[in-house]
Amino acid sequence: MKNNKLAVSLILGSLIILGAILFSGNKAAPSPVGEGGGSNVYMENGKQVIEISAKGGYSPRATTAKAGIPTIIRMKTQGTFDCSAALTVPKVGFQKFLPSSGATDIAISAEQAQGTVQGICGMGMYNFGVAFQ
Ligand SMILES: [Cu+2]
Repeated sequence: MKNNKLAVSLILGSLIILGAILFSGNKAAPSPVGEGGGSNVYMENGKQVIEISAKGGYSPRATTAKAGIPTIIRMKTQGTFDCSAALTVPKVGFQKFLPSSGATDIAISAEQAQGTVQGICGMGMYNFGVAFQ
């Protein structure tokens, strides 16, 4: 049953997150990637870089970026053990398990940097979108 599977993964996910919070003690939480305002978009060596963090979903969920230039979607993980690590970006044929901590670059060509590029987790419950304008 799909709902049972979902419930189990939600419970497991919550436990893991709770465990991570308890285990990390009073260490400062990593600062979240800025929501909106394009603060997660910058240029690096002539390429547009879009940073999206994956942990219990994707943040920011919506990003606006410049169309028609070579772009990298840089997925950041930090103690990510939920299914947001199982990422698919259909438009560019990307499908990978992100490392539990690290950065994974997804290359988007200038031609692909048009319209909306969406990423979706393995179970289809989390997603993010980059609108190229
Ligand atoms: Cu999922």
